[in-house]
Amino acid sequence: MKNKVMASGLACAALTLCLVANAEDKKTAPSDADMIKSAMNAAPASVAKNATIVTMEADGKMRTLRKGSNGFTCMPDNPATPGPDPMCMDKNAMDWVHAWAGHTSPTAGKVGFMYMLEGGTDASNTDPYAAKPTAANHWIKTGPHVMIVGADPSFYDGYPKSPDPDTSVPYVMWAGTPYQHLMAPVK
Ligand SMILES: [Cu+2]
Repeated sequence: MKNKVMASGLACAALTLCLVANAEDKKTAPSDADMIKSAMNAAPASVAKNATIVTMEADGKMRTLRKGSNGFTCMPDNPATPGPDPMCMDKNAMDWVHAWAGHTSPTAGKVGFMYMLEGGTDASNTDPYAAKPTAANHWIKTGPHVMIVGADPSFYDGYPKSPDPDTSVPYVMWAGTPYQHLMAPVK
């Protein structure tokens, strides 16, 4: 997987938003049905079945693959990261993701919730925009987990904020940035 990641040259960050895609990735792009299946794996079946499914296009725009009705939005695995990392989020978390992708400030007090039941891999626990690891900063692997985003800083102060966290217990990712959030394992 590492070769593929290096070769792709994608600018993808932790939350599966790929803003650039190259020809090679387009060739191997999964079908809409594959992406819907992948996205639904992020949440319990009872939540996923009524969720809206979207994918991020090469130009950074969202494309809706399926309209839902329960207020949750799911996104498929980001092929640029090692391992599956689909996610399902509520409306507030979706707004938070848009703020992160657009480098704007998340709305204060708008707390959001996300499922990542297939786990995830993030390039850095300190840099919200790291596209790949560096010598001093390896991939952060986390098993099945849920995330709390957009909470007051005092909430995050109650959890570990190590740059190299123990991902088997709840920890803060991107501590001290506007995009700090709680990663809480569920298995
Ligand atoms: Cu996560």
